[in-house]
Amino acid sequence: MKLDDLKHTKAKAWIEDVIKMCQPDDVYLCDGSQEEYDRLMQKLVDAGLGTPLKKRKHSFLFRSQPSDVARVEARTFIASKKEEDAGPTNHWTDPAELKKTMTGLYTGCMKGRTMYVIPFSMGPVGSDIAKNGIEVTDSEYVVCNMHIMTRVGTKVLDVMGTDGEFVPCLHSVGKPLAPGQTDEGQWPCADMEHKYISHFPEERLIWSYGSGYGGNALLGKKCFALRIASVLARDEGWLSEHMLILKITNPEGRVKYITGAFPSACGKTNLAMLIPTLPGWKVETVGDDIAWMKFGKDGRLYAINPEAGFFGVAPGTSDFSNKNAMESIKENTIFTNCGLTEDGDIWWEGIGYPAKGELIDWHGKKRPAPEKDKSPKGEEIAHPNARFTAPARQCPVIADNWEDPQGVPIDAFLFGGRRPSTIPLVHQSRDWNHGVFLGSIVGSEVTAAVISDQVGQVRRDPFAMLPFCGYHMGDYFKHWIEIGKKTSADKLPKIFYVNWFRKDENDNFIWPGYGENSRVLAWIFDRCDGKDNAVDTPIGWMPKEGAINTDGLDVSKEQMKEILSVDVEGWKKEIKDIRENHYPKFGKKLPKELTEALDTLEKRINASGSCCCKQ
Ligand code: OXD
Ligand code: MN
Repeated sequence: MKLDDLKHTKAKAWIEDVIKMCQPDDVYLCDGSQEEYDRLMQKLVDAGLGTPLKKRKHSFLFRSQPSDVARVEARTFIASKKEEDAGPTNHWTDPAELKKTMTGLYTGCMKGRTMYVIPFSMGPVGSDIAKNGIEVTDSEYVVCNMHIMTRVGTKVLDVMGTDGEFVPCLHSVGKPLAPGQTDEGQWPCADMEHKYISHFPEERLIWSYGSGYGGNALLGKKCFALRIASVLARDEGWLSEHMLILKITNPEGRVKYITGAFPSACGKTNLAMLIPTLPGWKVETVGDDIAWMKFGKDGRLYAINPEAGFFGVAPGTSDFSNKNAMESIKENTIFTNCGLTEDGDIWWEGIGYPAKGELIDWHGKKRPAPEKDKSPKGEEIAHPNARFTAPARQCPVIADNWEDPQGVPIDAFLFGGRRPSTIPLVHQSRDWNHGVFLGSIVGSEVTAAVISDQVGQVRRDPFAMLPFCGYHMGDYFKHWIEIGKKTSADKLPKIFYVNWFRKDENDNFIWPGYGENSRVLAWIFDRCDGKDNAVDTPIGWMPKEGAINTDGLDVSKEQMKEILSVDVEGWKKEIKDIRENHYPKFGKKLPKELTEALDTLEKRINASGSCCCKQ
């Protein structure tokens, strides 16, 4: 397709301005076809950037630069007009200054390269909940990944018509080529101090420069579907959340839909694709990372997965931890920063089997295969943030209605994080505002493996949105409170807080997790069905004794008591930390409903004395 085929006046004008600034050698309008994907992938292979995998049909391995391996939060900016609109949890920068700096970097940055114009839809094309974007990029790798992660092409332009809304997303790897110069097999990107992942919320505009990796470059994902969409959702009265969406069917064949927000590295993709150990129950996947939810005419919240693929963390993914993910990546998959085996397959730490012979690690170096299925820290074969990009339709348990343009009606929200102590296996909020309170206090305990000077501390990540909320987090809390007023309480999803990560005194996990989490999901399902399976406690509703099915489970009665009781002393510390360290960050913007929920919790905890509320 040619740029002249573009009928959208504003989009055309924007693209022409970008061409003037970035000065590419060529411009190409993407149609989203298989032929286009294959042609661009071949270009990447010919340039020595991608390696076809002999063992996986139509799959390729890429290795990035060591300086370009993950989202760069320190270089991610919310450039709202007023600093206070970005809030205390974002990096704010003045939009005019940022544009000046970035215009300097963008000027001539695509010399020697082709500029690709990618029309894409977040969500099923034409769905009332979906939104359109146009990403302009100088990276073929980005085009191929966008083909998998979003719906790309002509059909999107048809929906946009001549004046439909779209979010302009500008991306450059920041590495112009001199005449005759090529990438010579080196992943193109700019130095760290020249990387900018910038959001202009008032203009609904994204400018990204200098990185080719994941969320920094695939702008439909975190930049659009969370940071910009969270602003749209606030203004338009809906929810854009860092949540998986799953469909659960009970043995009687009744269906419910559950979404869940968990900070990165808490097993969201695993939960979205869980294989239940409870007989007769079925879990299917609608989405593994992002949910957009709007009220339907019946007053219920309906969710779509705005993405079309999975951009999952590879290390740790195995037939044991996530068999359905392993099945999803058998073909048509892009792997980034994984190890390469002699026979032409990928390998990573935690894949569930040792590798044989020699491997090529993510730096491109030949290495003897580690004896075990793991490597010492810093010496990994696969980078700890190595990824697979796979089409969602390849997931064996993708729900048949995952692309329903209406979305799926949500029955429950889950919040969770890694909390070795205090937070029980599951508890339910008393009402909507109490549920918003639970979302606002989400956090994960930092372990020695992560940042040594924060060990044992809880790093708060409200709603698992800390790096992804495009405006002031206090206003975001307020938005959640307002959503609760838009419909009757019985139509709102019920809100639960789960914690799969409680540990005993020997630092061992008490709860087995993975497929066994279906036992907790079953309790939540029944709870949404109005079953009398809960008791009121100082922290909210918790399972009645025996209400969680433990048949065949290797967890003792005492251990179940331990993870299903209210740890009064632990909660007192929790309340103190929220009151002294967490909530003050939001200043005047903290909704009074949340302080009230904290006060109520404190009163109830104090009234329970030192009793452990063990059932
Ligand atoms: C992700 C993340 O990559 O949350 O999905 O970091
Ligand atoms: Mn995520």
